Amino acid sequence: MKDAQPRTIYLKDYRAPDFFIDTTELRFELEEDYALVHSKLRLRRNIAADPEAPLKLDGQELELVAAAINEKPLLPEQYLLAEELMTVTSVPDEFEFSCTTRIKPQENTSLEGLYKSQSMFCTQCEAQGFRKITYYLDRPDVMSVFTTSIVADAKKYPVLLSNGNEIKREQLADGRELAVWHDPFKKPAYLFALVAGQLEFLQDAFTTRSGREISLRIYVEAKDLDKCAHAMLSLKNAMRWDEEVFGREYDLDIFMVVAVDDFNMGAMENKGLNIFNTSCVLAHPDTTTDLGFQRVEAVVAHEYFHNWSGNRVTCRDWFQLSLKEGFTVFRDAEFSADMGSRTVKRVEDVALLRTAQFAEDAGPMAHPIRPDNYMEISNFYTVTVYEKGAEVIRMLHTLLGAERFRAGSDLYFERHDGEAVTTDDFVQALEDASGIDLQQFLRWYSQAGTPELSVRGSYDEASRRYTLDIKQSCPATPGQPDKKPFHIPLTMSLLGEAGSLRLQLEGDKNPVETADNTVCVLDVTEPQQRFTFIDIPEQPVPSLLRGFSAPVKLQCDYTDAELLFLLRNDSDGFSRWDAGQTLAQRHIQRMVSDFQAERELQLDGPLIEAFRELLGDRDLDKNMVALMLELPGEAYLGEVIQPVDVHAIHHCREATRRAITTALEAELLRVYEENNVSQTYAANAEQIARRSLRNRCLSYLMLLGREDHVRRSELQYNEASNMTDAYAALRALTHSDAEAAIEAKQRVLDAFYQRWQHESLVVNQWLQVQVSAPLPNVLETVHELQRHPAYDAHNPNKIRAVVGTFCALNPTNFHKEDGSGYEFLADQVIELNKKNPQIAARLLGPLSKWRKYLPAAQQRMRGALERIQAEKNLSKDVYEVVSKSLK
Ligand code: B3K
Ligand code: ZN
Repeated sequence: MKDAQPRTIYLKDYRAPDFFIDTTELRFELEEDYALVHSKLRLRRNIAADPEAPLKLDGQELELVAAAINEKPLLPEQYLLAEELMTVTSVPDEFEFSCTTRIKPQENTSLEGLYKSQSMFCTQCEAQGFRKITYYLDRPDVMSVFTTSIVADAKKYPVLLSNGNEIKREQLADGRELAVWHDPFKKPAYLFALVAGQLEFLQDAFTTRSGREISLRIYVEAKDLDKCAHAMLSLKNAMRWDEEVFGREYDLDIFMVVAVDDFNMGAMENKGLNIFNTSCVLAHPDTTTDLGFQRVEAVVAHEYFHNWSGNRVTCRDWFQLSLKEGFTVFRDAEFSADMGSRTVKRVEDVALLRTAQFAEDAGPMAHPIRPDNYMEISNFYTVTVYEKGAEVIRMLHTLLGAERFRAGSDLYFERHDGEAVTTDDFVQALEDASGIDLQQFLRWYSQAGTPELSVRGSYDEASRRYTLDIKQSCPATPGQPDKKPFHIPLTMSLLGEAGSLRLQLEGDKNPVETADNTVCVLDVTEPQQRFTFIDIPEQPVPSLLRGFSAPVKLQCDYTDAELLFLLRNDSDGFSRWDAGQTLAQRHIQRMVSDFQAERELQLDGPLIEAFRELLGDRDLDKNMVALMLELPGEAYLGEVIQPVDVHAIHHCREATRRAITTALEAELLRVYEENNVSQTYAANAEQIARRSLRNRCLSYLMLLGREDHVRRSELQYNEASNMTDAYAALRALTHSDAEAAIEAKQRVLDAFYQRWQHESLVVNQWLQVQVSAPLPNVLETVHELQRHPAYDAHNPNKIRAVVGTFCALNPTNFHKEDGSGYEFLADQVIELNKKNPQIAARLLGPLSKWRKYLPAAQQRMRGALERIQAEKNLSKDVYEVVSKSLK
């Protein structure tokens, strides 16, 4: 541990900056072992701030070569250099500050600031990477107009890019070249970007609805040029969609995307120059699965949408991160829903939220979507800020309705264009435009934890009244022992024998949503509340939280028969899926109790019958069938069956899957055969649906461990015309524990590597499939793979594919009783702590939630965390997660 504990930063301490920076001129000289950065800033004192305030500039790991004010070099007594700050003691109200720093991009393994990815230079400045480039007011409420000059060897770095438009290109002496870029929109430093390298590009154009022609370019290495078409199409679709749905048009003349191999996350929305992890931009049917195609579409759209929600209107401070992230995730989810299947997208998003985000809300790092303190902001790019943040926006959309929501977002963009604002400003704009009171709703921004709703329905035949009694509560989270009630929109229907019933609330308190009055949104605002529906002709089954209208845990005392009824009849696709999940979850839960008590395991007849019906359903979207045939995941089951007995959950879930397969083999086989897609590959909803259903069937069939199914899988692998089918077959074989699969497994694994060893992203799939196998002793495979030439201990994608996947997606191996999985993760975190603190801290997730496991596991996990804590020189990133986990 560091001697000094990192400082905690609080939202309540926010102060406006002492200075503004009107213009920023940068000149980069890129050399082979260092880079020089010359910066010239026009500063102006904030008249609202202290008139005597010194100039304090952020800077980290910089070598200061020279500094001047109004061109007069600073004397040693005029400034102070500390580890992360330069203080210039006395400065006028308006002046020019210039400085030169020397930095070492080649040695920058944190992948923050300016660094090298393979042979190219690139940057990542969000959240606080710009201070690793030069001294600056590195905070989002300081917005400046940037002009950037780049000088580099023209042979090695023919492509020189920065934000905005290129205004000058010049050949210099000794084979160097100069490019000058100017971005007319003022922006915070976190949106600054620079790229220099040997790149090719795919070019296209988009005409905005006001008739401006935008040139679009995707820059990649030459070998990847054939993998850019999908990203380009996605980009154009996103640009059109944002005009139509949000009224937002692109503003510069050029929009560029650059793909890099070494990147800490998915992508970054730098103004006019998005930088992407190759994994989120490259797609080709031969090398990319359907899931990969969908991810590219979503991430391209997400980063593009940030141009308004994030760039034109940005965050005042990093506590407001969800202002741009939650809103932009909501926007990209709506876009994906419109491009593909809305219900499928919703189910996938909710499944992620309920596993990862609910777990975060219940763990030691729980925080509101607008956190009120942090040690290291990089630790707060979380499923809570992003995905729960998006759910909060979705609830606002539900409460206002589409039209008023749009009026609100229009007002927000218009009112705050060019400003750095807060989540309160956002909600205020929605309130002003809609006239709807959102004051209580604001608690979603400040209170952490997953609210629990318990609902009891009762029908009185004599008075034809149906009452819902609703209670809400929210468990304590770190620093927040007591919660005030939330404003929860509960979308619901009442289902009768022949369909949805007309709804009329007593006293007509709530708006009824649809034209035929069968769906309504209840405003749940009190700890306890009763809603009474009148004129209800029969005992209904309530369909609650339709579309997952709020990120809450719903408790309702449904009988299994009622769940089956909802599964068959609900008109809301999400609710049908959810009913099936609840049914399966209850079944596995009962089984786990039996297993722990060493009772005989009972296999559930009704569940199997429901699955049989699903396999026979020809009306339902096939992708929905595929999703409904999947049992709740082990991670999700671990959220509802606590303390978590990883091995019992795994055993019982697998036993259920095998029972389903044994009972339904013929149906699975039929659906498998029927859904072979013979057309040329397209990543469209229809084909994706068929492939996902077919491959779901294959994974079930392989559980029988029989030779014919092994042959079927190998045949599918050999004949596959796309990566989706090839990978599904590879996975079915490598995850099989059957004797009959041993040889085929090795054949396909070897063939796969032989064929794809030069495609780094495909190799990641190969690594992933092996380390996620639910088989004995996979940690040994992990060690072997880390020594394999395909592994690169500096590349975040490789680390995620092996270490991340093993620890997060292989529960039985990670939680092996001897604690070897925990010790392995601790070793990895300790090693990465110095090299790449962001990735190190992120990997820690699975260990940090140690308190929910059985006592023996808890003790070992805690031991591993303590070993990390005892390390010297922990980064802020790792220190924060470890210390909060052990608190
Ligand atoms: N805004 C970036 C995330 C930056 C993460 C910095 N640690 C990508 C995105 O959400 O669009
Ligand atoms: Zn984002």
